[in-house]
Amino acid sequence: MTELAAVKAALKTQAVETPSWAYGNSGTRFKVFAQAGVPRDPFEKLDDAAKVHEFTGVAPTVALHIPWDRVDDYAALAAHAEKRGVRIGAINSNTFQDDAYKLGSVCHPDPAVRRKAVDHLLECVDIMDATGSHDLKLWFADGTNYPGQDDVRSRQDRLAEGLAEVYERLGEGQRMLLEYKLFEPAFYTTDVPDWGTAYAHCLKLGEKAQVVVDTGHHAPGTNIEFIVATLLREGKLGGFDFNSRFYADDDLMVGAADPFQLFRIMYEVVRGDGFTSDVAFMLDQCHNIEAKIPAIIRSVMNVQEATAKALLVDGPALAAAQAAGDVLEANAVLMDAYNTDVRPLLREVREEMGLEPEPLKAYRSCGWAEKVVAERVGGQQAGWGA
Ligand code: AOS
Ligand code: ZN
Ligand code: ZN
Repeated sequence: MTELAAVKAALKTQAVETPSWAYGNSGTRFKVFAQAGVPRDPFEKLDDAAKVHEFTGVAPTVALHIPWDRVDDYAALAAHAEKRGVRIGAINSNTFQDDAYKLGSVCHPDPAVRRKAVDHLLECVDIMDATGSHDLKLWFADGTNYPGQDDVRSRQDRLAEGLAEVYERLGEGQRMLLEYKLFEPAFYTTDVPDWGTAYAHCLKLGEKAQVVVDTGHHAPGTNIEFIVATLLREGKLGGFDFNSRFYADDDLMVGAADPFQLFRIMYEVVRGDGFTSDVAFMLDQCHNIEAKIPAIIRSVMNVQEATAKALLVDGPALAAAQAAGDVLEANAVLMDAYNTDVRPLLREVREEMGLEPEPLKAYRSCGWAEKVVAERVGGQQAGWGA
């Protein structure tokens, strides 16, 4: 295979998971702007996700969030997905939207609240069984607002205990993906604030526990690609929650704020054989003011473009420059790849996959947006603030 053929082959097998909540109405704590034609239930979210896959060819799975996507029959939901040409991806738990969780969920000082939270996580594993999902994605809003509010060490013990119970329940081929977040909604301590804490818990739990890197969950200036490289070296990178941030957890479209950072991350993925391992490339975004399906298509394309550039890095030339201590040349090799216009290459890749070369154009002329605006009245809110 020529080098370019190998790059194209890798791009064709790429899989970006889209989140069900990105298809629903969302906003900030100030205002949720309703859009016409948004899905009214999880089945319709899958219909929209199927459109993203139809036009990009690389978005075959959809992450669910429980309870936002609660249905009576999960097998029927999975069958519906399959009928539309997609599959159910990670099951995202919710241990933050119940009054009981004011002081935390799995880290709460009251064992009854911890029981409720762990029971919810176990229910999520049942849903994985019913839908064929492989991944349980855990993000905990747990933390404290004031020094002395609770014992930080005891909270870690409670977290470990809760995680261990859920870990034991995982079946063959199922994983637990633990996400960290620097701050918010708690502001003094967060119980899983960084990759080190997530890594330490995952290491103790075992092979089925891995870390999720949400690109919006770090302090400004954090070198995220270094974290990615480290977790990949340790076999502990479970996946990404991709999005863009200008300030904090903005959840804007991936690749919009800092496409160079996305390229650097994808380069470390390529370098660490992340494509051949089990890394889940998920989006975790909300589209508050822009049209949702086109924004998700754009996001998938942004990931593809960063990936294509990362795949185009001339490895031998880079290694030679690095070995020679040629700082400028090494940097130039990397920048050459980043500065390549990969859009023609991606158009070719899509044509070879039997797709339209311009996904956004193709979507806009397919009539789906007009159809759902006419048919769907009273679209569902994504979940936050519901
Ligand atoms: C929260 O800040 C995290 O990014 C979560 O991954 C996610 O947004 C939420 O759990 C949606 O399911
Ligand atoms: Zn996330
Ligand atoms: Zn987040």
